[in-house]
Amino acid sequence: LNGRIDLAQAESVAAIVAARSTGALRASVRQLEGGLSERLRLARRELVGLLARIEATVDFSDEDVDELDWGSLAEGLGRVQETLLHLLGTAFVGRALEEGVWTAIVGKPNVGKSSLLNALLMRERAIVSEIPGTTRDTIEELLEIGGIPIRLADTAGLRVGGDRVEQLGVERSVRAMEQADLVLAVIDLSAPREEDESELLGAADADRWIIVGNKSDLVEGDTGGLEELAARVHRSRRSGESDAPGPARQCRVCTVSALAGEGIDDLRSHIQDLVTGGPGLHLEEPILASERQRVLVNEAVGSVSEAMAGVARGEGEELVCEDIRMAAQALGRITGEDLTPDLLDEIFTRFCLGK
Ligand SMILES: Nc1nc2c(ncn2[C@@H]2O[C@H](COP(=O)(O)OP(=O)(O)OP(=O)(O)O)[C@@H](O)[C@H]2O)c(=O)[nH]1
Ligand SMILES: [Mg+2]
Repeated sequence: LNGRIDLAQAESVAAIVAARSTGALRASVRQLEGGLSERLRLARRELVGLLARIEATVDFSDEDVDELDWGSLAEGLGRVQETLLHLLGTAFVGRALEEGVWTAIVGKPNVGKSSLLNALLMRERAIVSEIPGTTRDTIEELLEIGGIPIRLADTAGLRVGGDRVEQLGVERSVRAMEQADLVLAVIDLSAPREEDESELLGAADADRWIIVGNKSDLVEGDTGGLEELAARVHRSRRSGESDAPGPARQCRVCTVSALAGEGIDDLRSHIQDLVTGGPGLHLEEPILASERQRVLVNEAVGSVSEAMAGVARGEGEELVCEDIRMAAQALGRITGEDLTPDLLDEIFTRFCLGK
């Protein structure tokens, strides 16, 4: 664009400065190169083209212009929608890169939560001791897994009783657990399974929990019914009411020894899988990196849906046009382009009117 950068690219400059991880940095550099802008411009151009086609049949219906082909209009809208929904699918990763993934390590006292934090950080950050109730306040650290910034919080062990300070710590743990994007629920494999553990896992959500069986070095392969425990966590809370059965999805399970550092790499890949939704981050692909972009693409998706519904219902051209125009405007605002000039261009060059 006249050798200048557009708004989305300008935004990426700020993101490069603020990048919290190599992944965020790579994604921002890609955006500066214009990958996202290009994709948005293509989608917007397609919308403007559709708009031009409709408007031509409306405005110049007395002249020699073909009848509007509603079928191909619906097809075009469908294509744009697919592109936009694909972009919207990157919103979670974009947010994770921008803000980090809030991750809480929870579990009963003495199961090795602080040891796990240290093992993941590869340094002795939190105090570890054989005395239950060692961690009383939440400790937060930033680490990076597969290019994604992870904000890891070690919490006070969950138990009733204890003194007032410990109870305040427990309250924070519960809050951290509820608000976290990701929960690492730690269980001591060498201790007998207990009732309050099932209670903890009763709150589990297979979409964002990983059950971590720790102290594997003490049990030599005997996972003490861990899989059985996990199998009971079927529910996916995001996808419906907490009482509804939801799709049967087993919670991820991982056995580690925080002390010996065994299984930690495995846990890392579980975390990466869960955050990126499986196949890993494709940071070479354009992603929606800022909240502004996510909101505007979401708006565009809404307007395109409206337009598609309008076409399906056989609504008038005017209403469909209005929805398409709104979608194009939302996309234009991401890159900072204005709608009117090239809309007119489209109409006059494609239909050779007004000569
Ligand atoms: N054998 C063995 N011991 C471990 C392992 N992980 C932790 N421990 C020991 O378990 C005890 C408790 O570890 P912490 O990491 O302090 O446990 P915590 O869950 O943070 O405990 P609180 O802060 O009291 O809730 C310590 O004595 C650790 O050395 C492990 O993988 N294997
Ligand atoms: Mg601790």
